[in-house]
Amino acid sequence: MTEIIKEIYKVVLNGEISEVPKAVQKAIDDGISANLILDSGLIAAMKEVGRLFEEGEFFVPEMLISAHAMQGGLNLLKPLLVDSGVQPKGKVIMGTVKGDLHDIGKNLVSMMLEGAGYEVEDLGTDVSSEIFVDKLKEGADIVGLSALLTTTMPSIGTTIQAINEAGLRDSVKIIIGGAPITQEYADEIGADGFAVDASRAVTLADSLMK
Ligand code: B1M
Repeated sequence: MTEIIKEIYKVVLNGEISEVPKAVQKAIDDGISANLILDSGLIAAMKEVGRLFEEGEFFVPEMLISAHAMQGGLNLLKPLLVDSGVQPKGKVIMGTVKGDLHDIGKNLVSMMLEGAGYEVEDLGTDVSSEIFVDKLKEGADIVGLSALLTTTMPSIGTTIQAINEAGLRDSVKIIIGGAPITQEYADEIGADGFAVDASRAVTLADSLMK
C-alpha cells in the first residue's frame, strides 16, 4: 500500500477532518485511481471505525467525526468515480419518518452506505409515507427508514403499509433503525432487516443485495 493511501486511512480513522481532503487530493494528483483511494483508503478506514465501535473502543462522537472526515474525501472522489464508470452497489432512498426530526444517526447511516459504495438519496427528516412512495416509484433497491422516538415508530409501519399498497413491496428491500427499534419490531411490521448502528446497516444492505 502506498504511503498516501496509508495517510488517508490514518486521517479518516483519527477523524482529522481538514486533513482528509488534502490527502485525497494528493492521491488524485499522484495519479492513484479513485477506486483504490475509495476501497483501500476511505472505506477501509470506515470499516475499521465500525469494528472499533462494535468492540466498544470507539463511541458515537468518534464515529461521527470519522464519517464527516470521510465525507470530505468522498466529495472529491465522487466526480471521478462517475467519470471512471464505477457502478454503485445499489440505490438507497433514506429518510427519517414522519413526525421525527432526529437526523444525526440517519446521516451517519447514509454516509456509511455511501462510503461503502451505495448511491444514497437522503430525503431528510419528517418524511411522509407519500413522499417515500413517490421516490420509490422512480426506482431504488433499498429504502432506509429511521425513527428515534417511540411516538414515531408507528410511522415506519405506516410507510411500509403505503409501500405495500402502492404495489412496490416486491421491488425494494426495507431496512429500519433508530434507538427504539428492535429486531422483534422489524419482524412484526414486515421490514427486511433492522440494524442497530451504521456499520451494521452496511452489512445488512450488503447481505440484502446478494
Ligand atoms: Co431527542 N429524544 N427529542 N432530540 N434526542 C431522544 C431520542 C430521547 C431518547 C431523549 C431522552 O428523553 N432520553 C427522547 C425520546 C424518548 C422516547 O421516544 N421514548 C427524545 C425526545 C423526547 C425528543 C423531543 C420530543 C423533546 C421535546 O421536544 N420535548 C423532541 C422531538 C422532536 C421531533 O423529532 N419531533 C426531540 C428533539 C431533539 C433535538 C432536535 C434537540 C435533537 C435532534 C437533533 C438532530 O438530530 N439533528 C435531539 C437529540 C440529539 C436526542 C438524543 C439526545 C440523541 C440522538 C442522537 O443523535 N444520537 C436522544 C437521546 C439518545 O438517543 N440517547 C434523543 C446519536 C446517533 C448517532 O444515534 O440516532 O440512535 P442514533 O442512530 C444510531 C442508531 O440508532 C442507528 O445507527 C445510528 C448510528 O449508529 N440508526 C439506524 C439510526 N437510524 C437508522 C436507520 C437504519 C439503520 C440504523 O436503517 C435505515
